[in-house]
Amino acid sequence: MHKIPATHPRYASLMKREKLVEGIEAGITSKQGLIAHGRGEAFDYLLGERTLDSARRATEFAASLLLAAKKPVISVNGNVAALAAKEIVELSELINAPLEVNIFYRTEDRVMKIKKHLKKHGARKVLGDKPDARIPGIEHARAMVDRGGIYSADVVLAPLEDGDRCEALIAMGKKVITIDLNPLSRTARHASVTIVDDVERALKNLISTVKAQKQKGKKEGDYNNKENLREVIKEIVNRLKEKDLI
Ligand code: PTJ
Repeated sequence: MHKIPATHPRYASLMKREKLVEGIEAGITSKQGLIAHGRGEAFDYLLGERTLDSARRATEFAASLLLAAKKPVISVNGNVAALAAKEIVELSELINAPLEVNIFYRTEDRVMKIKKHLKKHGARKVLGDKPDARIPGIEHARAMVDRGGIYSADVVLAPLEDGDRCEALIAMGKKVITIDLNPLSRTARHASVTIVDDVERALKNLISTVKAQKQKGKKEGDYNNKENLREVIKEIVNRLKEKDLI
């Protein structure tokens, strides 16, 4: 890993790049994952690289959905495994949801490497290496799922999801929670709940929110994803105005 001084003003962002490069070297992350991350970085810059109030509202609702779910499942790809393995495993334990490796640029070697990586971080149940069902209406590899996992889940947490699959999961009657820095992406617009934030920050917040809701009881209430995405854009614009940039 390249040594980044902790005093560097862009330390957190540069460390994420290092984690992804390590993910590639370990055969966990796809090369295309670097391009996807670059797009995410650009949006994170607009957010001010911090969690917006609208993301906190989405997180509250996502936590209540996960706690109320009969069969929650967490979908993991090569970017999530490289950036937030510890957090995704902790969340899976907390809500008793299996992890399922589900990747767009699928190779069996990469599936096994991601599975091993998650196990090394303490995961007990990792599905995805023996898919035995298909999501209807999808041609690519992300259609291949586990019948006892994503296929029969009622709530799927799928960070950095693919727009097509998000729509297809919703069409199957599932609730889809996604984490995506791009509030304009097809996934962001089709999901039941979109947390517009960096995956590591979002998962840390989701973990603490689930813990708090477990203690204090769930905070149900109204939530409208399209409305919340509007709030994201407003928060971005307001911040740029405050900085006298527009
Ligand atoms: O491991 P694989 O084969 O499943 O591939 C994973 C990627 C992410 C390469 C694949 O799913 C893909 O091509 O994704 P997309 O369609 O480019 O979508 C990725 C979305 O995630 C984009 O909208 C990015 O803005 C967003 N994103 C990128 N990095 C982050 C992020 N969102 C949250 N946190 C990030 N760190």
